[in-house]
This record gives sequence, structure tokens and C-alpha cells, in this order.
Amino acid sequence: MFSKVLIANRGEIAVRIIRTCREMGIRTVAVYSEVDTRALHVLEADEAVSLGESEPSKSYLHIEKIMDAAKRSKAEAIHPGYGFLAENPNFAEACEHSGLTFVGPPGPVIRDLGNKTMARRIMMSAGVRVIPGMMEASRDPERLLREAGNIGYPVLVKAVAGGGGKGMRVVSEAEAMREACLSAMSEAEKAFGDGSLYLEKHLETPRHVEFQILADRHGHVVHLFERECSIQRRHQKIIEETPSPVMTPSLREAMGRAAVSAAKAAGYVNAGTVEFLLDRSGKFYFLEVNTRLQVEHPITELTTGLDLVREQLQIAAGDALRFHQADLLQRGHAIECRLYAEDPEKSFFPSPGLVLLHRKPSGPGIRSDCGIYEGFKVPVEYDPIIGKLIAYGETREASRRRMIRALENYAILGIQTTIPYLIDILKSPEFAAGDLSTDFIERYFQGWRQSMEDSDMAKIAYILHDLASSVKGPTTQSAHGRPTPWETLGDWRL
Ligand code: MV4
Repeated sequence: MFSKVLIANRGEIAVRIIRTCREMGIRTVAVYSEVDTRALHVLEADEAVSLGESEPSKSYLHIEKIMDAAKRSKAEAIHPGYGFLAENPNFAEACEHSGLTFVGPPGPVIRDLGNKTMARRIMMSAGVRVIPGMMEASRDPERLLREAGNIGYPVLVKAVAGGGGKGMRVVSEAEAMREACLSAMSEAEKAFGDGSLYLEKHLETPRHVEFQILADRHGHVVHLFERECSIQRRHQKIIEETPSPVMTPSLREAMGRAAVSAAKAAGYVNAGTVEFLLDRSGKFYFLEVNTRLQVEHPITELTTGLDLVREQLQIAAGDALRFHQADLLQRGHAIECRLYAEDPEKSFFPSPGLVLLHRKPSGPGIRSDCGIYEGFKVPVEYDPIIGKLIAYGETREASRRRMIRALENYAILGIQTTIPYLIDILKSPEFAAGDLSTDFIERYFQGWRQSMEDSDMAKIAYILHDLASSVKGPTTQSAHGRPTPWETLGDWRL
């Protein structure tokens, strides 16, 4: 096993990886930008190397700086977390060329699966059903128009280098094709440096069900069951759960088998996720492979008992998987809520700033993966995810109620968060019934506003937040001339 690992990431996922390394006796090296000088991952790692300027392209996305930090600190492996360089094949290859182990799949596998039509061809050859559509990309609007006619409207225009909804357009008639292709092409060119497009039949109101897989370097592949990720807003997942409320043992077996075939066909190694769209009739279609540890991995951990970061490190070190498919069991139900520093009343506008108060919930079945602390200034430069809350229970209803309880016990002052919004989704009759689809948020939670009948804790937090943010300068001078706790609250680490 490695004796030192560099974590090329920040926030909750860097902290998450550091924790497992600590348990395994592996020393950790954090990297950080200027605004992250006092970030939690820096405080928790054994060593930390500065990357300088905060702009992502000059810090967490800068391959040479990170390679240099790894060499100087004598790390043997690099864990990329999610986002940033996690799915960059050039980064994975740069690591291997410098004699560092990349904790993830081989560069060429990342490259193949990142090309969405290549991924479709691989899956088709493996006998995994793909959504009807094109098997190679094009930049010719006339060709795309002809193909759309063959597929039949509505079609979905997708970027071959895409993922996450960028460069995607639903087109319901031939007249709208040219315009949609041109705008998708320029969006894809800007986002990925590759404007090539392909088309798929557009599936209406599907569910998003993904399978976690683990593959070692010896050709063994297992799946760790599914995660349902249908609750998302603008291609940003907000609530994930496992098992999926619609899963049956036979569907699970069929989808799990497809996920394992997909991984084998791609030559996959390490942890990955095979995404499917599931239609109302129970037919499932390959969507894409995510070649990284995902944000929502904890729900799989709670229901299988495994530590996915430990599995990743062992696979990267060359160990064989210690279990077969038949050894794996799913137990209970887990739900994850992603917590964002965003204001849900102001169309989810980012809400960075100083965390004045931070009280995390705890208790039975509650896990908190968090990247902030009281006194930390959430920077504007990066993704606004501040952490995740995960609730485990024997049944879906038990974990749902537990999650509501925990969210109502969560107090964060100084920044706006999506917590009140999450509470209302979890309490909705539609969510409670498990009636989920990728248009859930558009259907039920458009134009959401906070209700003042929220929990006592929410009310108190609300009042305290107003109080705390209105307390400024001399108006709070105490009689004894020393600063009041309100003035210093949150400042003690600065
Ligand atoms: C689709 C689809 C319907 N039909 N493809 C969105 C992100 C990208 N990874 C693929 N996505 C979709 N592809 C066809 N042919 C619907 C979506 C989609 C979606 C997928 C997963 C989770 C949330 C979603 C929200 C809207 C649309």
C-alpha cells in the first residue's frame, strides 16, 4: 500500500479522502489555493502544498503545479476526487508517466468513455441497449437534420465531449434543428473545445438510475447496486437514494449485469458509475459512464458496508477485489442531500461568505460529509457545494424522516443554503410516494419560496441570521468596552 497520497481536490471530498487515508495509515498531502489557505482539507491533511492564485485554471486544474507538488512531497499516488482533473485523461497519463499512481481508471479508458459516441459503440458491442440515435458525431447541420428525420422527433442534440447537460437541446420539429445545432455547437466548443454533436431519440420523463461498479486490475468486476438520482435541478443532482423506489430484484439483476458487461467491455479499472435512463415500462438504456468517485457515493457505502475510497486505493495498489458479486448485499435505505451555499429564494444564486455559526446534526443513522467550519469563508471561486448529509434507515420512510429531522436540526448562519428547500422536497407527498423523475423539480418545485411555518430551528436560525448580519461596528459596543461575542463570532481562527 502507498505510504503517502496527494489529494488533488478541495472541500468535502478532499476531507472525505483524507479520513480514509488516515484510517489506513497513509500520509496525506493537501494542495490549496490562496483563498483555501485555512480550508478544512488543509487543516486535516498531514502536509499541505500551496498552488498559488485561486483561479481554478491556476490551481486545482493546473496539471504541472499539482505534479510538481506531488514530486516535491514525495507522494506515490494522486487521488483526484470528483470534478477538477478527475476525468481528464491527460492528467491520468501525466501521473503514470511520472511514476505516480493515478487513483482512477487508465487514461485511455477515461478518454474512450469521455467520447460519448465511442462509449455508445463500446456498449452496443457489449450487448447493452443504447438509446436509439447516432453512433458517430458530426459538425454538419445538414447531416444532423437528415439523421433527425431517421430517428424521429423529438430528438436530443448532445455534445460528443459533453456530460452534465452542456450543449444539449431538445428539438421537437425539423424547423428548429438548424438553430439548435448551431447554438449547441458553439456552446460545446466553448465548454469542451470540441463542438461535435450527435443525436438521440428524446426520452420523456425517464428516471435516472446508476450502478456503482468496482473493477480490479485482474479482470474482476462487481457492481454495488443502484442509486436513484432523478431529483436534480438544471443537471445538478440534489437528492440521491438507494435502493431506487422502482427497483425490483429482476430489474436490478438485469441492470447490474449490464453495468458489469459495460465495465468489462471498456477495460475499466477502479471505481466507476454506469448511468442508465429507465422508462415507465421498465426498459433501461445506457446513458454514460462516470469515470470517477461520485458525489453520491456515501449512500452506497451505508447500504453495502464498504468504504469506496479504501477500495479505490487497494485497487490502485494492485490488490484483487476481496469479494465476489454473490458476497455483496444491500441492507436498509440511504438518502443523500447535497448542501449548497446558494439562495433558493433567489434562483439559487451563489451565497459565499463567512460562516458565522455551524451546528451539524448527529444521532442514529446520520452521516455528515462536510468541507466547511465555523469561521471559514466560503470562497466564490469554486463550486458552491459545502457538504452532504446522508441519512440511513431500515426503510425508505425511516431514512426520509431521519433526513427531515437532521435537516431541521442543521443550523448555518452567515451564508444562505439550500437546506429549507430540501426539507420541503422531502416533506412533499410526491417525494414521500417515491414518484420521481428527471422533471420532478420543474413539475413541483418551480418558484419555491420559504414558508414561515418551517420548523422552530429554521425560525430561530432565520432570526439569528438577521440579527448576526445586522450587527456591525460601533452599534454593538458593549458596556465593558471589550468586543461582544457577536463581533468576534466566527473570527476566532482568522
Ligand atoms: C437524455 C434524456 C432523455 N433522452 N437522453 C442529461 C445530462 C446528460 N448526462 C444526459 N441527460 C439526459 N439525456 C435522452 N435520449 C434526459 C436527460 C436528462 C437527465 C438525465 C439524467 C439526470 C437528469 C436529467 C435531467 C434532464 C434531462
